[in-house]
Amino acid sequence: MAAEKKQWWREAAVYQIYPRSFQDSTGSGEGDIRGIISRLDYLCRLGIDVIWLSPVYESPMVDNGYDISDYERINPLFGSMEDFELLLKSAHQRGIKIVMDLVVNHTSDKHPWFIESRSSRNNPKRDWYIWRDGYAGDPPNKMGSVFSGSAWQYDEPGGQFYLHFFAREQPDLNWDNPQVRDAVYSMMKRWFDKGVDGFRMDVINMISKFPQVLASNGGPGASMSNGPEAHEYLREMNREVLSHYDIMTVGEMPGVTVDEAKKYAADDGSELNMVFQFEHMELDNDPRLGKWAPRRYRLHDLKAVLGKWQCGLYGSAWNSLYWNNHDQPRVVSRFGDDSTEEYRVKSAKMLAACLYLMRGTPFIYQGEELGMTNVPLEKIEDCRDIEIFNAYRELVEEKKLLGPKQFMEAVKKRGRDNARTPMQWDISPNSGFTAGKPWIPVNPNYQTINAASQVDDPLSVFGFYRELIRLRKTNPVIVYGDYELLFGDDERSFIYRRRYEDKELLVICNFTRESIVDIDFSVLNLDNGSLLITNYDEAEIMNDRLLPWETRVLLFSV
Ligand code: TEU
Repeated sequence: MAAEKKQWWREAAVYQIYPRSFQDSTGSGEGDIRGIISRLDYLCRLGIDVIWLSPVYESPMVDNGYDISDYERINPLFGSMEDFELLLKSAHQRGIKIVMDLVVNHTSDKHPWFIESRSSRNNPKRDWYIWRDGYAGDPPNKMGSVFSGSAWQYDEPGGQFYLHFFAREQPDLNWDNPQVRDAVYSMMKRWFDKGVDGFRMDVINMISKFPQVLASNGGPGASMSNGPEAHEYLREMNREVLSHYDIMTVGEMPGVTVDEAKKYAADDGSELNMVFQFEHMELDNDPRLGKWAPRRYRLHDLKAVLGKWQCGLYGSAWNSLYWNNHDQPRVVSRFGDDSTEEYRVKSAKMLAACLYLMRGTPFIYQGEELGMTNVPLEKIEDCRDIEIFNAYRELVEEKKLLGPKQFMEAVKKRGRDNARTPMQWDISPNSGFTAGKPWIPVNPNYQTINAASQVDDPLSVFGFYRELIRLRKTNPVIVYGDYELLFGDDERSFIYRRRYEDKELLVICNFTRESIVDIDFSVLNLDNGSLLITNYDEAEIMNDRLLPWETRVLLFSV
């Protein structure tokens, strides 16, 4: 039995804000920091403890702030440093912590470090980035970027190629250079000294590059994650910076395995507090074309992946729990049912109960608590995301692997812009997000799906999220219990049990729009449990069946 330490960040519920799309206070069409301040009471109402703020630093916004040109200034689009300090103070006054986004695998190509580095081969900052010679005008190898095309970009006047795992405007820093690490650590300390409560670390398991991969032909499958010094650098960061503050850290880690995560997020506190893993976000990928040719996922695989992480980290490391963020389509459209209003509400609640009653720290993405859906992105002109534009160029225009219609079908299902449309506050023009013209159009369904119609309604999706967060705070079994899957072979239901001290929690979910009548629930002794929460009327639910998209959560004393 793991008697892990009680930590505030294990008990907290986190809410992610994507600043550009949350609340505009000036009429510019872009969300901003003062807008966030004006909505803090809404977040208090929801009951969250921590805000993870996607990047608000100075940036040319090629990748919406994940391309940073100054780590210590606020993007004027979002406000000023005074505004940020006011946000920090106003959040703290309400007992809400602020976690910033740390994007240090790469900078913007407009960052002064890169401008110096690229200026000549013998500039003192040349080695702050990763430069290689090409071969007869071709890149050093065939390594591809996550955002399509080569991971190498030729650059004058040095006449070499630089490495970029993401867009060409996002050159990768050379973490093997101790000066780079020092500069990052000092910058982090200055944010902590200002009072921020932690960092979400962007692709932090990609900072250490495999020398043999950079030197090889780098074809498909070339490994970008979990390089040889990744743990060493995070331990160093922990010693130099993190261990000196009472903060929380979460590492975003594409390609992380359970075994790696046991080190990255070890209970001994030597690296980070927890990681974001991607496995459950890839179950609907095509083996070859990935997210650009999505296919139906199998519930069996979802259960297997989530269960693997629940059991794999038990007793040695800590999980994060998420369905959504600014890179993922809306979960109700992906694993739930947005075809009718009734099923949208039911399945959004079911999905929330299913995941956020597991072991780990929940991360709720803005609008998820309203059951916001995917967006009808019909044409490429409806999109704003560089990942979509680059993939279109490569897969449709250059390689002709997909037709334009086929590609847009994939974008509708999986494109990141699904998550990036403005927050739906009320039924006023542009959903109350802006008095101007929004940088990306509001989802037309805001007349039906909006915060104003939900905040006072306990039966709304918002009311359900609020209640789930409250239940986590009042039932230690939700935070600290173990995990056991029940009826594992059933392809329609997701049922699991948690145990802690003298309590047992039973979470029952129907992942279909049909009633399930042929499971023998008698072994569960449902009559002995007390009902904590459900998405139906208490009078409607029955012990011999599950209703469409039903969830029901019971607490037992043992
Ligand atoms: O995302 C990392 C990442 O791997 C994503 O690009 C994801 O794999 C992709 O969207 C799925 O197709 C982080 C940020 O969350 C993302 O917004 C940034 O674009 C990216 O890093 C580069 O900083």
